[in-house]
Amino acid sequence: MNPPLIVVLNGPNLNLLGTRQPEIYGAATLDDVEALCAETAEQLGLAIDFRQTNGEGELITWVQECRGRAAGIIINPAGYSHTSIALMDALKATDLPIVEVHISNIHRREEFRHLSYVSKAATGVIAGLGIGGYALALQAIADLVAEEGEP
Ligand code: CA2
Repeated sequence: MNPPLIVVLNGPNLNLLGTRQPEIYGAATLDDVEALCAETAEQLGLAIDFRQTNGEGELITWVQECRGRAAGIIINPAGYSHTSIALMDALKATDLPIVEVHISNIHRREEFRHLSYVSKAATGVIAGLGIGGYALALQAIADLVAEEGEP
């Protein structure tokens, strides 16, 4: 049987990871995050499709395409977390387990980062644990997918 597919989506400006603001986001690049996800997924018996886009519409299209294709979604919506009701609606429409990841602790930062519309669609949220949050999200989603498969 094919391993369950987890789609790992990254929003705007995350392609700049490792180039600026290391005091907030650390020194790792998005390629490092992808390598961590690939290694963790293999250990957990999951397949991943890892993507980044700067476009809100593209992110929403990718979420819609998860329906009937993916077993779960991990998403770092970046700045769209705090603005996009359309992204929240698309995530809710998937009926899939969703783990939202933030590298930084958005609740310790500016007030405008405290609200995430995506959190209202997410099964769970991980924030403030650096890029290790992606590995934790994969572990969590492996459990959620296994639970869904139970009779
Ligand atoms: O902590 C996170 O993962 C965030 O989702 C990152 C977003 C931010 O808007 C959210 O409030 C929290 C920013 C992603 C852009 O990251 C950069 C990294 C290095 C240089 C420039 C941007």
